[in-house]
This record gives sequence, structure tokens and C-alpha cells, in this order.
Amino acid sequence: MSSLRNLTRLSAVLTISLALTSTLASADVIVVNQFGLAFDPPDVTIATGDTVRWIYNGGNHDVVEGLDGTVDGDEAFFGLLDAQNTVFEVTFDAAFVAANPRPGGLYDYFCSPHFNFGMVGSVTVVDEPGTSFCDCSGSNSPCSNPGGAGEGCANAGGSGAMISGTGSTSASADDITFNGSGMLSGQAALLFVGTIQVNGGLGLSFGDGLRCAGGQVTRLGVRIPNGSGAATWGPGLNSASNWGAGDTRHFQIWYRDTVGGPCGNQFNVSNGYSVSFN
Ligand SMILES: [Cu+2]
Repeated sequence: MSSLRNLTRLSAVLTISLALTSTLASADVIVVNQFGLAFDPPDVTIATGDTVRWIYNGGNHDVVEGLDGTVDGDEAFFGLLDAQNTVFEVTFDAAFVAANPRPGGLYDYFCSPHFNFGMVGSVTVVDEPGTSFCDCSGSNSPCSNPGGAGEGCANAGGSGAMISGTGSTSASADDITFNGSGMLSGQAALLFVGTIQVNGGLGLSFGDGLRCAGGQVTRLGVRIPNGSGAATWGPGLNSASNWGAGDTRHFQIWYRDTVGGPCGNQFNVSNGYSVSFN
């Protein structure tokens, strides 16, 4: 990928598309819609390995890395968004970031026809302490209720819950935090940690979702998701020394889904999230 910026635009898009297929299983896809002369949402923060997917909605646009308003070949990425090119994707994996370093992981971008109209956006790439596994986007859902890429199985809200992390992998610093999204407002959610990935990381049916984390399991606290279905756990989760330097642990969120859940089991779970502590 080091010569990416020297390739033709078409080749660059093709290369990025091929890279995507190998990273989808353990990474998230973040959608940015083009609406009129704007990107929505304009600014996104993602983890290394995630993919940003821009979706066309009318007119003639492009997605050009940088802030200089001109397409001059120094872009880390370039893609058209028009009637013939309705989706443009970039996977910000480690190789891409290494080949196209930007201060603070900040990739500004613009639409060249509409730069003067303020049609700009940004992608900020931050390192996550762990990696996701066991999503429910395939044929493995309990009752034909897959979630989106990287998510657990769909709940009464129509999409799945997702767990991600921030902070460090230092067991002694104990500053790791977990963020749950896509749960159900006002219905209790429990973070738990296990010592193994269930079924080799693919998970097994469990309520309306897939059990991903297993083995020796410890509960790490109940939260009530806010109006957006989000909740946060930590820092300071390792008070009972459930993990130490050298340990790998697997985290998952169990949550209630008592009204209109797709399989009728009254609960669901997020994807899984593995962290190797040091
Ligand atoms: Cu535009």
C-alpha cells in the first residue's frame, strides 16, 4: 500500500476494496451519507481496521483526502460519488495508516466540486485496546435476526448492540473502559468477562443473540442504557484482579429486550471484544 498515492484512482479504489474483504469480520463499518452538499455525519472517529463507507444520494460529488480543495495526487484516498459510483469505501487498517500517516490520525477530506460550499468532513483513527469478534451479521443468528457488520444480533430496535473499548491494555493501570451502543433505552445491561471465546470465536445461540465470551465468567456491573441505547463501564473494572499482565480476556454485554424482541427470549447480547493485557 506504500505506493497507493501514486496509483491511478481506479486502482486505488480497487486496492482498498480488496483490503476490505479481509478485515470485515473483526472490524466495524461506519456509514457516512452524502445529503445535498454535505457529508452526514461530517466527522467520525473510528478504530484502526475500521472501514468508512460513503453512500451517494444525488448530484455529482467526490471524496478527496486533504484540505487544499484540489485533486493533485497527494491524497491518501480519492473516490467518486455519483450515479455510476454510489458507494466509496476506505479501510483504515494498520497498513493504510502506516503508508499514509497524518498527525493525530486525522484525515480531513472534501468534495472537490463543492469545496467552496463547505462540503468537507473528517475521519479520526484511534487505536482501540482490543478487537471485536463474534458478530451476528451472517447466517448464524438464532431466528433470522442478523445485526449489522460488527454488531450482535438484531433486537426489538431492528439492529444489534456493539461493544468497543477505550483506554490502555495495562492491567495495572486499569484504565480500560467499555462502550456499549445499540442496546435498548431503560432496559438493564450487564457487562461480563470470560476466559475463552465460545465456539472458536463464532459464538452459540443465546437468547436472541450469540454467546461469545465464556469459560470462567465474571460480572462487571449493570448499567441502564440512556435514551440512545448507550452505556459505559469503567475505568477501574479489575478490582477483583480478574486479569493480569499476559492474560487475554473476552468481554460481552448482556441486555434485556422485553418488548417485541425478534426471537421472544427477552434478552440479547452484543458482539464480543477481546483484550490482551500487559
Ligand atoms: Cu459535492
